[in-house]
Amino acid sequence: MKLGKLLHQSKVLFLAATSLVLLAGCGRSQYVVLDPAGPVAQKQYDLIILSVILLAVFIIPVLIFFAYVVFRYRDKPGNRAMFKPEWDDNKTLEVIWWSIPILVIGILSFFTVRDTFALSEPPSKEGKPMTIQVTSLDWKWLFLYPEQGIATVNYVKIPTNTAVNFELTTDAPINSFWVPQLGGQKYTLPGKVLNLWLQADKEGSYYGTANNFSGEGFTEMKFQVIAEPKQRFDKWIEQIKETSPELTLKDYAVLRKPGLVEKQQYSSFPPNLFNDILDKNGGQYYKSIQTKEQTSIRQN
Ligand SMILES: [Cu+2]
Repeated sequence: MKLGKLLHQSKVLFLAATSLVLLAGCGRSQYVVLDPAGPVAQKQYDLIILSVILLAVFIIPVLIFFAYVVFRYRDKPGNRAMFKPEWDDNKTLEVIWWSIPILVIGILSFFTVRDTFALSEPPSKEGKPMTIQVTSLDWKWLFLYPEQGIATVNYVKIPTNTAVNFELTTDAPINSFWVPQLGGQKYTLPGKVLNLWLQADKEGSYYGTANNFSGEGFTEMKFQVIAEPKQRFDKWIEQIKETSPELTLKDYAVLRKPGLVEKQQYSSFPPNLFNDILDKNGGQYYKSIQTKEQTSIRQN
C-alpha cells in the first residue's frame, strides 16, 4: 500500500518536472528553428505552426476520447453485462470522419505546395540577388564569392535584406547545409549543384551546421553566417582584398584533407575552382545528361 502511494507520488513529480522543463524552453529564442530571421525561415515557420494546429485537430479529440472510452467501458468486478456490439455503420459518422481528414490534408497540401514553389524563387524581388558557392569538405565549409572574388572558410558574410543564392556542392562525402534561423537544410552532393535561397532581414550572427553525419570531425563542422548592412559588407570585402592572402590550388589541396581548421579568409581564389570541384566529382557526367535532356526536350 505504502509502495503504491510512493510510486504514484513519484509519477506526479516526474510529470511536473518534465512539463516544467518543456515549458521553460518556450522562449522563442531558445530554439533556432522557432526563431526565424528572414523571409524563407519565416515562411517555413508559418508552415510548421499551421501543421501543428491542423494536426492538433485530430490529436486532441482522439486523446480525450481515448481517455473517456477507457474509463467509460472499463471492466468492473462483478460485471455481468452482455457483450452485444452493433456492427451497423452510421452514415452521418462515416461522412464526418472521412470529410475532416480530407479537408485537413487538402488545406495542408495547398499551403505546402504553394510555399514549396515560392521558396525555389528569390525570397524578395527587390534589390540585386547575390550568389555564394558553398563546398562542404572534411570537416569544414568553403565559401566562394564569385561576384566579389574572395573566399572564406567556416564563416560566411552576407548583406542584410539581400536574397542570396547558395550554390551547394561537396568535395567530400555527402553533407547537408543548414542555417536554421534562415531556412531549411539542403544536401551538398558530389558533382552536382543544388541551390538554396536564403535571406537575413536582421543584422546578426547565425548558427550554421553540417546536418549529415560525416565522420570523426562532424561535430566540429559548424560555421557562422554574419549578416551586415550592405555598406559594412562592401567595406569588409575591400578589407579582405587588401589584407588577406590568396587561396591557391595548393592551399585548397591542404583544405581538402580531412581535419579541422579555424576561420580563414582569402583575397582571391582560382577562377575555375568551383567548376573543377564539380567536374572532378562527376559534374561533367551530370552536365552531359542535362544537355542531352535539354536537346531531347527541344527536339520534341
Ligand atoms: Cu531521411
